[in-house]
Amino acid sequence: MANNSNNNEVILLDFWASPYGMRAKIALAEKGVTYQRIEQDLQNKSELLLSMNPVYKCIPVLIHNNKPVCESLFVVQYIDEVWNQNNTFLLPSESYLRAQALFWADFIDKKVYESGKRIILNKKGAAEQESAKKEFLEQLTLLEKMLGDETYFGGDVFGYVDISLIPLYNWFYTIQKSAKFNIQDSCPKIIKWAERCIQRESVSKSLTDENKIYEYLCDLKIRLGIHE
Ligand code: GS8
Repeated sequence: MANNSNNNEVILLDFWASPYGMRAKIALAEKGVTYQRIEQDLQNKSELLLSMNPVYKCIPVLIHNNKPVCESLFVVQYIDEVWNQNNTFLLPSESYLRAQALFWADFIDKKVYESGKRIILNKKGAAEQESAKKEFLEQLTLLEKMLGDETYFGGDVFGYVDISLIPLYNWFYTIQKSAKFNIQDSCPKIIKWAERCIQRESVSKSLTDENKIYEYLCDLKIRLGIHE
């Protein structure tokens, strides 16, 4: 199972509730990489984190033989390229399909995650939250159309786009509770897709308790002074 054939110290700087960290954990699990996870206190950043990601100072950071790789989507891509011994890849090798997968992962990152954040960290009142909710559902609907009747975003194969989106599913409970709506009513196929993904061990062991995420958000809002 452990296959650090590319030699071999692998460390992940992580934070338990981070959907970005979850992307890295899923990719590492998919590839069967043995690694050390070091939990970070984001209120009091470690020297290690600051030295490994001096630009953004955020997790996740994958440290492979003392060399850092930052930004979750680049981390997943790096893992895919380095641990490739079975010739199974998360990203398609065909150029067009690869460009499409990168495009949709970028859309998920820049648009869907951001709408989710606007819903839960809403500072500007009900109208702002309503508009974030509308955008979020429109974006998920677009993804639902793209998914069609496939098992995963990569067709039969679980891959890069799935890994980009599935950690947000762990936050759906919190997102829905924050804005009092139900994602399944508008996007049942996304929920079905997510339920298929969490059947995979790589996903189920990388996600966390959704109730704890909600509690974390409540504490965070108090800290940020944006609680009701
Ligand atoms: C986002 C990582 C991020 O926001 C990526 O890796 O894809 N674009 C990056 N990390 C957060 C924790 S999750 O909310 C973080 O480390 N924040 C610390 C800070 O901003 O001070």
